[in-house]
Amino acid sequence: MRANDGSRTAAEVLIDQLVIHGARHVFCVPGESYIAALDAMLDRPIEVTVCRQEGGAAMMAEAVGKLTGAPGICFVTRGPGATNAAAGIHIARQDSTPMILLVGQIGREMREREAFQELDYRAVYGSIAKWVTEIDDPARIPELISRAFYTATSGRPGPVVIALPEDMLVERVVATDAPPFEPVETSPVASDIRGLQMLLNEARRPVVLLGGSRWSAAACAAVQRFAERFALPVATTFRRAHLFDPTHPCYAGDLGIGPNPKLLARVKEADLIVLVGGRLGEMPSQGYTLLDIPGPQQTLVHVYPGVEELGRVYRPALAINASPTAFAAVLDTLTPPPTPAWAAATPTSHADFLAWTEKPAAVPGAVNLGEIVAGLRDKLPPDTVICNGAGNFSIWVHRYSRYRCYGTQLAPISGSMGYGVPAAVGAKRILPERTVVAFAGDGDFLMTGQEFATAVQYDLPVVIVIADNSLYGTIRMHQERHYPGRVIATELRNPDFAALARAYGGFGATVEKTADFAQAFAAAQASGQPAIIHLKVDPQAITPATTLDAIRAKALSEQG
Ligand SMILES: Cc1ncc(C[n+]2csc(CCOP(=O)(O)OP(=O)(O)O)c2C)c(N)n1
Ligand SMILES: [Mg+2]
Repeated sequence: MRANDGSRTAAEVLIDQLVIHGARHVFCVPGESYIAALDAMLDRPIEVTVCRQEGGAAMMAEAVGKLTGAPGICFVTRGPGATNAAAGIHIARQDSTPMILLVGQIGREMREREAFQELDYRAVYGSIAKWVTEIDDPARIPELISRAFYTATSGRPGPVVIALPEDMLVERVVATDAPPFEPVETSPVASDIRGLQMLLNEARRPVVLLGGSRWSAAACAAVQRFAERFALPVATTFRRAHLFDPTHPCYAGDLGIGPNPKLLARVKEADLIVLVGGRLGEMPSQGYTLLDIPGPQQTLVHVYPGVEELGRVYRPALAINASPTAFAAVLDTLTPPPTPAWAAATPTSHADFLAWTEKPAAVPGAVNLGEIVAGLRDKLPPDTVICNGAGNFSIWVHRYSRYRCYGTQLAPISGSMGYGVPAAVGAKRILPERTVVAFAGDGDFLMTGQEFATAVQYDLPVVIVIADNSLYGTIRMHQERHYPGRVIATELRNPDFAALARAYGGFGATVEKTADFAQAFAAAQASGQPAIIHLKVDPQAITPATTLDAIRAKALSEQG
C-alpha cells in the first residue's frame, strides 16, 4: 500500500513493476526469504500458482514464456529452491525462451558468511542464465526489473535471474514506476531483402527451415503466404513443428531426431537454405553433420534475432539480423520467379512427409503409441496444446502428431525430461479454454509428476498420457548399441499410474490395447478432471523402426 508519503515497500514496488510490464501469472514455491513479495501479490492483479517443486514451477513459467513470447515469471526461495529451479532455467536458455526467475536471498548484512542457504547467484547461474543480478537498493527496482524484461525478450530470448535480499524487500522507498517495456524487434534492412531476392532468383533447389522463438501467428501466416507464392518446401527444426501447418502442401517435414531420410537428403542437396529463427544446433543438424562448418556447401541465408549467433557455427552467405516476426512481415515484398525451377518438386516433398507420418508402423505389443497419437489428430481441436518431455516415446509424438497452428507445441529443445506435465499445467492455467494434452514416458513423468497435484488444486483438466515401458528407454537403447546385453540402471519398477491419479484426486485409466484408448480418452475428458491415462507399452517397442532385441543382435554381430 502506498503510505501518505508516497512510499511503498520494495516488495510492493517489485510486484507493481511486474504488473506494469504485463505479467499476470506467477508460478512459485513459497519461502520465508520472499514472503513480503508474496504478500504484495495479494492486493494486485496477479494470479499465483503454488507448485510442489521449484523445477516444476520454473518449467511452468518457461512454458508460459514459450507460448506468449513474454517472460514467464517464477518465484523461488534461496539455496535449495534456487538450485531446484535450475531445471527450468536451463530449458529457457537452450529453448531461447523469455523468463524471469526471482529468488529470495539472505539479508544483505549476512552476506559472505555462508549464511543459511546463502548462494552467489551470479556464480551459480553465470553460465545458464542470460543475465543475473541482485538488487541491493530498492530505489533501483523499477530500473532493474525493466531491464530484466528487455533482456529476457530481446535478441535471442533467455532467462534472467534476480536475487532479492530479504531485508531489502521490506524497506520502504519512494520510487517512480518504470514505463511498460516494449519488445525490441530487429528488422531486416532493404539490402537484406534485395540480397534474398537475388539468391531466390538464382536458386534451383531451395529449402526453408524454421526454428527458434520470437514467432507469432501472424508471422507463421506470412511465411505460409511466402511459401505458397514461391512454391517453396518448408521444414521445421527439432521440436518447432508448430511453426508451419503440416497439412499445407508446402510442408516438407520435421528435421528432428531420426528424421525422414528423404528430408535429410533434400536439405543436403539443396543449393539454397533459408534458415529462419533457428540455430541449427546439434539435434536438427544431425550432430553437426548436415552442413559443412564453418562454410556450408549450400548458400545459407541465416535470419536470426541475436547477432552473436550469426556466423557463430555456420558462415552465412547472407546474414539477416532480424526477429522472425519482423522478417516475416517483409516477405510479401519479394517477387517469385515466373516459374520457379523447383516448383514441381515441392509437392513431392510434401508427399514424402505424408508417407513418413501418415500411417504408424506396427510395433511389438498390444499398445501402439503411434496409432494412439495419430488417432487423436481428428479428435482434438486444431489449437490443442500438445506437450511432452524427453524419452523415446516422444519420437512417436513428434512423428505422428499434427501441430496445426502456432503455439500448439510445448516440447524441450534442451531435451529435458519432466517437461510435459508442468508445461501442460502452465499452459492450461493461462489458456483455460484450450485442450491440453501431455505425453510422458514413465521415467519422464516421475521427474515432475507431483505437479499433477497442482493441476488438481487449480481444477485444470489436462490429460496426461504416460507411455510406460518400465524403462529409461532411450538410455537402454544406447546401452544395447554400445554394450549389448549388459543392462544396468535402465530398468524401472513403476507405480500404478491410474491409481496414482485417483489418489491425487484426478481421473485415472489404464490402457493395455490400442483399441481401448479412444474410450479411455473420452472418459478422461468427460470427467472434467485432470487425468492420467496409463499406457502399458511393450519394452521391445523402442522406436518406430526397431526393437531392443534387434539392436542387441546387431551390436553383438558387429562386435563379432
Ligand atoms: C533431466 C534429464 N535427466 C536425464 C536425461 C537422460 N535421458 C534422456 S531420455 C532418458 C530416458 C527416458 O525414459 P522415459 O521417460 O521412460 O522414456 P522412454 O525412453 O522409455 O520412452 C534419460 C534418462 C535427460 N534427458 N533429462
Ligand atoms: Mg520409459
